[in-house]
Amino acid sequence: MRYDIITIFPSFFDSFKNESLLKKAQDKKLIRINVHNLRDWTADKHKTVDDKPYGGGAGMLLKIEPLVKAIRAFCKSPAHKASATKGKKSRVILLTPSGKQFTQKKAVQFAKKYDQLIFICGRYEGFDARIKKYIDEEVSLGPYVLNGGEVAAMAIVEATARLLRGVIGNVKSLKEESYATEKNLEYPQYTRPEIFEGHKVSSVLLTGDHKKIAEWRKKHVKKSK
Ligand code: 6GU
Repeated sequence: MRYDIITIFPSFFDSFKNESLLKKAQDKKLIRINVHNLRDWTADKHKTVDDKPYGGGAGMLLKIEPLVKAIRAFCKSPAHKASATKGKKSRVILLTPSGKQFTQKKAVQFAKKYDQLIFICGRYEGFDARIKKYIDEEVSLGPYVLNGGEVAAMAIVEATARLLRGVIGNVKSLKEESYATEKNLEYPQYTRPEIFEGHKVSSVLLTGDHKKIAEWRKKHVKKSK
């Protein structure tokens, strides 16, 4: 999977890209995360990315030209071109609080269907609405307002990358986990010490009796909402 992120705050992504699992996945060439500064696609000396809304009103909007130039610069099969490449393809995603809420189901869909995800990180004041003609879908992280789409982009990269083959070392844990999430089958787990500030781990879990442990876990499943 190749990720392309268009943002006016590229340095937000520095540690996100360069730590832990995502770093390893890039080293293994399972994923690529390219972060692009929207200002690189401006034409004026001040590298202007925003402007006042026609008709007046508070706040500034992201201008259309740099956004479209950026999309066209690295989208392998742009939505606004007649012919997309065969097989897996690119998806251009606008991150905005008014988009459709991102879910685990959506993460699975993105991971399976596409080999390039392009994220446009909106700013909270907004963007020129004509951008909608150049994207495939609008996605929101949840029912609250953030200053921009950057945190949403990170969440979607992380949620999708870990579903790709080879990214998570322990495939079994991924299978168990997604099954558990889908079927609402998450049970509480504990590690050492056996007693912490008077709170004890259930003795069943210490028996080594796998049948009993499975029964205990089934009984203690916490239904997610
Ligand atoms: Cl994608 N952007 C902003 N600005 N706020 C959000 C969001 C996105 N998702 C939830 N809130």
